[in-house]
Amino acid sequence: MKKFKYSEITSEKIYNNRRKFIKTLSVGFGSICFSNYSNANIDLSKITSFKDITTYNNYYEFGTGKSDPYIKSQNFKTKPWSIRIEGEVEKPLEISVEEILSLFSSEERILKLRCVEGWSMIIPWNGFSLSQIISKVSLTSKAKFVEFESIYDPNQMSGQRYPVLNWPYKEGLRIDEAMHPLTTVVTGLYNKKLPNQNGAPLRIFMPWKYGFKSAKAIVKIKFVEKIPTSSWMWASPREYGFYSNVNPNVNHPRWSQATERAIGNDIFAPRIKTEMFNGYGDQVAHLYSGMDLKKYY
Ligand SMILES: Nc1nc2c(c(=O)[nH]1)N[C@H]1C(S)=C(S)[C@@H](COP(=O)(O)O)O[C@H]1N2
Ligand SMILES: [Mo]
Repeated sequence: MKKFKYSEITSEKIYNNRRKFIKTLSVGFGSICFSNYSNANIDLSKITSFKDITTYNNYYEFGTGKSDPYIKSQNFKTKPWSIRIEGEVEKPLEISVEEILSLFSSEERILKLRCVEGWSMIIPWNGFSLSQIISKVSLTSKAKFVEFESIYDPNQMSGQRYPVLNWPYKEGLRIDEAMHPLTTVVTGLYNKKLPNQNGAPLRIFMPWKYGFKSAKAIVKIKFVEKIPTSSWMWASPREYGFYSNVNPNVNHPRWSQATERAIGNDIFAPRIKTEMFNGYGDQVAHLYSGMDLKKYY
């Protein structure tokens, strides 16, 4: 199967689709700029369907079933919405989603998601690098990590009425990981507004880490000095570490991570090999040079 570097193609399918989609963009979505973005080698014929991306989800705030987020999130209120940027910054600030969308232009980023459970999707996201936001706030010298916090609203999110996780959902990155251009603030997918079940109005996405690192519906970005404890580390530290880089050589204590199932392929299709850093090693391996990735899982 021929693989394309995304930067090599703007042609055919994608380009035509862009033209089609650009007409369907909703007002207020903000400016979209279709610049090329250098992704890992992705076979564009394998892009997961809109239907699969939006009906097979993990979003425990709406329940633990794969179709719960699609079924139960449709009335979730994403307006008005603002995000607080606080902690080790010179001036904490609260910024609305509208303002974020007008300040930063989204581009199409076709990136692969690998869930720790052993399935994957190739998703045509729209978004921009988190580094663009970070470079607008002055960090103090103590800012070594960043913590993301998702919304806490048990009235709207029935899953939060149960102690499946310690709500609100929290995740974190080291500052250099957060500054990496592949760390994306997601504003949409398939050139449409981000569906609620995928984390509207804004979520984070890092393609080289297991999917659970990419927190949905964030309300807070906090810069901190000490390594934060994510919700999953809290729930099961032996199974979920802080780094959670996709790594076929480090198994989950209860299952192998060597292979994965591409969602959408027929269920009899053979599982595919999981790649180190989910295939993004060329771009991110340097962040971990000298680190024992079995120890820092
Ligand atoms: N707030 C929040 N973010 C979350 C989750 C969640 O339960 N709550 N699930 C994570 C997991 S396990 C995965 S695999 C991805 C799934 O993203 P998707 O549904 O957009 O494919 O979201 C991640 N972000
Ligand atoms: Mo996941």
